[in-house]
Amino acid sequence: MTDITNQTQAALAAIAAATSLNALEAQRLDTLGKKGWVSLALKTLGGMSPEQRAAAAPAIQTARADIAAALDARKAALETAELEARLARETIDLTLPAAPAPRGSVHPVSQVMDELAEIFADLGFAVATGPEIEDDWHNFTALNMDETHPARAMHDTFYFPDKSGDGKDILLRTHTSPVQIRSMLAQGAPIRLIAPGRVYRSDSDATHTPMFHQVEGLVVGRDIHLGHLKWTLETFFKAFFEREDIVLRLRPSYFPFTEPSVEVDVGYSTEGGRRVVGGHGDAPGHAWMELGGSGMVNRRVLEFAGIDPDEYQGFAFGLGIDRIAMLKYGMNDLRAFFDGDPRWLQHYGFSPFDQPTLAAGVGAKA
Ligand code: FA5
Repeated sequence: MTDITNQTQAALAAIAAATSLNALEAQRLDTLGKKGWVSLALKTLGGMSPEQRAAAAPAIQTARADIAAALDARKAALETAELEARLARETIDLTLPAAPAPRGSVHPVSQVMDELAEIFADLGFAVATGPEIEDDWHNFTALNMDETHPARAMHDTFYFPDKSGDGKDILLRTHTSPVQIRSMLAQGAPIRLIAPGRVYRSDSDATHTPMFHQVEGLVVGRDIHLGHLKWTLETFFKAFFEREDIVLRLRPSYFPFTEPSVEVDVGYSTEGGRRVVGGHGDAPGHAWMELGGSGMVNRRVLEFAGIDPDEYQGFAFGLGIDRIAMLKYGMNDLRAFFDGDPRWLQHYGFSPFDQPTLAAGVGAKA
């Protein structure tokens, strides 16, 4: 009797002192578990005479009931305490930015487009846009490439199966040059604009992708000549690459929509497997890389666009944005630009807080 009372007191004290659900479970096993002393004591009742059983049973039953009640009460108290602690620990402040810190980054193409717009805005250029789904008149005909012109075949064009309502072929624009036509028709001369955007050609290797980006430049005025073109491109590239030793080579070329036409190459060297822009392409350890085409706007194009070629002249250029992004930021495979691999974006992407400004330098600091 006294034994059971003492044991019960000790068990109740241990239960009250249990500070975790695990410690409490250990107490339950010790007492009410299959091999716990209360269960074993209950078992002994079976072997007793009715009188002995009547004398011993109440104390054991009481011990079992008291211990069971104490276990339940302590369990409830511990669970409540744990819930409260968790609630206190897990408070969230909805005014804070989502955690972990925002991971999004600006794609190098978007970054370079912002940089282009910033530099050309400083030179007084507006930014124009045009549709990516074009008709063959704006993409070819008005750019002096008539139906039989070999240049139409030179561009590997994605055509749509249906024609437009007025019988024109519909295609994905192969260059940004149709924006020249649309802008001249809409606003006439004089004009000074850039038109960055996506273009499409059936083309794919490490330096060609079926979708890529160009920036078109167009300046039309009364006394515009090739010298203005060279100065503009040189000034742009010096600001863009943030160095003074940029050397451009204008190589005679042919585009139906410019006359004369010149291809623009920039001198670079290779340091540690990375192309670094700067220096004369013919200097030892240097080479030239083609960045785009340009020239004086062909008279025929001005006529198509409703501008009198005897009164106005203009220059135009078209640069591969992806190419200049690769040169500036050191990527060597163009296809990775469009894979959407988050590891590539984390490596080459830019902070959205890093806005290109001429004052702070247009180059991103990422
Ligand atoms: C043109 O697209 C002309 N419209 C450029 C132009 C504009 C000339 C105005 C004169 C006046 P071209 O096909 O060479 O030209 O392309 C221009 C630049 O786009 C190339 O120098 C290259 O940098 C880039 N480019 C061309 N094809 C691809 C491609 N598949 N992937 C990535 N970049 C390309």
